[in-house]
Amino acid sequence: MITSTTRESYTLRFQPVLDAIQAELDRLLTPGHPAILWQAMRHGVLNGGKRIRPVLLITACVASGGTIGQALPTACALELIHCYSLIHDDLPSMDNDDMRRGQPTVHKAYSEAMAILAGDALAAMAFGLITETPNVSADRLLHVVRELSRAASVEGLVNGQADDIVSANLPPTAEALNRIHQGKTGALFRFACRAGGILADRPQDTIDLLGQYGETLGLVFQIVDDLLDIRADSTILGKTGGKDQAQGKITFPAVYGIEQSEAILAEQTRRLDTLLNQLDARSVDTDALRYLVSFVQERQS
Ligand code: GRG
Repeated sequence: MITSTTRESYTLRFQPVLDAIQAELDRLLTPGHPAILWQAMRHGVLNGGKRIRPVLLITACVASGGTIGQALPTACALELIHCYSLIHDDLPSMDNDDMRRGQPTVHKAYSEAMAILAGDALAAMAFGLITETPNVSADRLLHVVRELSRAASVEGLVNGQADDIVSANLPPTAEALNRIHQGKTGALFRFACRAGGILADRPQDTIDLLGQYGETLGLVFQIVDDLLDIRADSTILGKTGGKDQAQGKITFPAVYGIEQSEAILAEQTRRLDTLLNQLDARSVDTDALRYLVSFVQERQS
């Protein structure tokens, strides 16, 4: 059974993990020279955010019998990649947004050049960080690096973003919607869960099931995101609401309408339950993974 939750209870439940992520990100971004570059990087990373991807990665690793220490470097690497993608997504040549996480976007607070460079630096930094993981063999770390490289590039994030741009204002189709969401959201969620299993040294079938759970959770996350863009107040969202429609974006409501989008959301939530039952049967402790389903489904920002 999937239980109900809120942002407050998420923070409370994952407080030690959230604190460990924040402390590690803060340490990694200890200011250097030139100061403006480091300030821009810190602004883009330490300015709030739910940290759902690193929390998911650490949760998947611990649920699979690994430790927070084994998961933390890759979890922070994943958040660095996510933050770089948000900084670049907000640029005038992309989504052209002024607000992110309730604050001015990095190019607004600093400059467009510094926002581009901050994103570049964060993305490159991420891969080195994984190599500093304690108590995980080099071959498993190579596996994680290989999977992150794919998920963040042309088999995932960058692909999804490019597809989103070229598909804007074209007739919204289910195929384009799936491709874009799998790239922009699914790939990093899938990676988070697979990496948790790899770092905990789980067999391939469990890693694959964790990946399916992650990808499906990413889909649920994205349907909720598309619905929130229509419904939620910009102040609650922390970014400009209603932009998808204004920019002719391919979203779940644009393809299916609101009612059908909600039906797909319910169907995918049932699929998550089935996947979690299969993970239970492989001795994965799914309690926190189930909790994250409720959080993603019920979030308001
Ligand atoms: C620039 C390569 C490149 C990619 C950009 C992240 C992204 C791809 C676009 C942002 C727009 C969008 C709707 C992306 C889908 C993923 C998503 C909902 C991102 C926001 O993630 P949250 O809600 O953000 O986890 P926080 O602020 O909580 O970290």
